[in-house]
Amino acid sequence: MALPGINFVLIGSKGCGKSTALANLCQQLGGFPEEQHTERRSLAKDMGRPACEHVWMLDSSRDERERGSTVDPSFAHFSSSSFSFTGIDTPGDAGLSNNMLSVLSLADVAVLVVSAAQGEFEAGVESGRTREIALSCFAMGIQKVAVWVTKMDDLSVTNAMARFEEIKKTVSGFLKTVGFKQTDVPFVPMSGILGDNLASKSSEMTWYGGKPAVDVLDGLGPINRPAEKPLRLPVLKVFEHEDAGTVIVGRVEFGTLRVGIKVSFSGCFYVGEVRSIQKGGEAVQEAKSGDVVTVSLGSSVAAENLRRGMVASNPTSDPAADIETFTAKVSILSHPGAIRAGYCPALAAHTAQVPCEFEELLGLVDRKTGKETKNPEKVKTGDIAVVRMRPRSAICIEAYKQYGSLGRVVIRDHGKTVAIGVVEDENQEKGVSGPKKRPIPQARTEGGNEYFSS
Ligand SMILES: Nc1nc2c(ncn2[C@@H]2O[C@H](COP(=O)(O)OP(=O)(O)OP(=O)(O)O)[C@@H](O)[C@H]2O)c(=O)[nH]1
Ligand SMILES: [Mg+2]
Repeated sequence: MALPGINFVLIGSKGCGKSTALANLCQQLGGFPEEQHTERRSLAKDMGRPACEHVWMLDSSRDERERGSTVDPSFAHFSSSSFSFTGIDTPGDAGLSNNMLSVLSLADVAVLVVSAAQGEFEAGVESGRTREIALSCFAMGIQKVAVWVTKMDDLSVTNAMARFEEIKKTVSGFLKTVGFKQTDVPFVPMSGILGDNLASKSSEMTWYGGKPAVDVLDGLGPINRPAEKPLRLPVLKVFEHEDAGTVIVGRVEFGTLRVGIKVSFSGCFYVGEVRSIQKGGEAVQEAKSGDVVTVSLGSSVAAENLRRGMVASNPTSDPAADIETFTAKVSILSHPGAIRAGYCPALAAHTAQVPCEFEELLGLVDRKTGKETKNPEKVKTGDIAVVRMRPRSAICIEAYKQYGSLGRVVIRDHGKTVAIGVVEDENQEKGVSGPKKRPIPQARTEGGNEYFSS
């Protein structure tokens, strides 16, 4: 019987060791095809970079190899005895305004990676970026987190318990301020490069009484999947594949996707037919809530008619549609001045991002009593407001009560998170608005262990 799945996203500042740790863990658990690893190992050796044999399993494009840094998110699939994991590696320097929030929407849980190396940990925390990403994880609905303290083998650390404890103290405090209510966030001291404390306990850190990384991941499950609902699959990526035709990548948020069924897309008239589904690199007949999938639609719909942010659904059972306006309850986290009606920042929900106007301030909620004052003139940092929002471009969002993850929004302005919120109700367009010309995401042409491997 198939193991239940857990999708985890690795977050952390640039160069902290995310890709190395994930690739080595996946390798130790037999998640990579042996011939692919052999090929990357000899490539790393030929290029005089033998230490890169693991990381290049994930940083697989030439650009990534040359930069020594992740550019495109990639997936690593492996299993423990209890769960089947999809690890999502992210670029440490990606602006959140790029597709980072979309990628976070694929994850059930987050793994915050910090480097124990002297100076690297301090720089990551001081830049505020790590906090910003952790906050976005929380805003996108991620409730459970684990921390990997890597590079314990570094000469400035030499596997010292004191350094680990110091980092643990700082990071625990910081996660609480972000909003994570989880008690006992697990911390694992490790070396991604040497493989210590990944798939099994290392003898290098005998002072560590906890579990290795894989057992800690097991401890974050099982994930409560929503009961059977109509299909919702927000599109993360679209591309044209030589053999498979139009291919979409995304996560089934609700419902069931099956080979042979028809799917419609919010905001356009096109209906596609599911020709094949890949999950964790393997062909499957069906995918359910929580599964990250690569779906071939053959020639049933052209790739140029689809785009990231559209939501695939069943054309006859509660099809997903774009909305005109919606009411959201938003918590204003950080804004330099006052927010008034007419304010138009960027809004991110699932895999979509659009400009969105605060059309009308409907209420100001008292944090202590929960009482609402009607029609405030302005709202500011620290306030909870009820707002009627009007997206300026097509977007499909759902009420939070009905479709949880599709009803969470993150509001950003000038590269900063201004507010997070939940959708209370949405006002749908009367019918769909017909095919629209929109920019098409570029297909990845090199590397790409993740998006399509047939
Ligand atoms: N000593 C030591 N070095 C490590 C370890 N893990 C990674 N490194 C080194 O740290 C550098 C960055 O590692 P990556 O795994 O690419 O880091 P990343 O977090 O994926 O970086 P970005 O993709 O740029 O965000 C590389 O030079 C690695 O060889 C470790 O456990 N110990
Ligand atoms: Mg990386």
